[in-house]
Amino acid sequence: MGKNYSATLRVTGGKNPFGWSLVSGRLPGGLSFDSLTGKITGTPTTAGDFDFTVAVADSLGGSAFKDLTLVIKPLPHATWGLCPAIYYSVNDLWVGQTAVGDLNGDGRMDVAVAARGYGEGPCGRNALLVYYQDTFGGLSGQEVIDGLDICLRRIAVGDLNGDGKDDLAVSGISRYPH
Ligand SMILES: [Ca+2]
Ligand SMILES: [Ca+2]
Repeated sequence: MGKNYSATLRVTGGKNPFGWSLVSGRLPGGLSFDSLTGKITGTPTTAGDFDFTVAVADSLGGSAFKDLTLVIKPLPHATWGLCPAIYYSVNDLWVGQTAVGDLNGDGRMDVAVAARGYGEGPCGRNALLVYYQDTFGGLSGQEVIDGLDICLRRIAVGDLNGDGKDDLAVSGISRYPH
């Protein structure tokens, strides 16, 4: 299936010119039969066994039949699986939501993490941590976006302004009573 196929039926004996015909059965979808040349050509689109009978007649009125079978094999299935998990430590932070996107525009997906307990103090602070994916598939180059005066709730990544680069959206609740 999916590959170009070409075969020419041949006859021994008889007298030119020959005329070919498909007298019963059917060709695999995507293939066609040329009654002048005896050529079967095309790209099969359906897998299966296809039985058909061709006839050939020569210029003296002689004829012959032949039963043929074309076996079209299905395309190989793509193989997939789950890779082993990769673990990254973010120290002792209480990690909230994560979001994935190419945040520095280098073509590699990065990970943003909403974290609590960052920095000094009994409870630390809310911070956004961004880990950039390196050329080896690892995460490095942590960037800390600190000083957020909100309790982080949700983060999301998307191209918000349509410039082709991912942006980071953050929502949360004010830390201070009004
Ligand atoms: Ca990136
Ligand atoms: Ca953008």
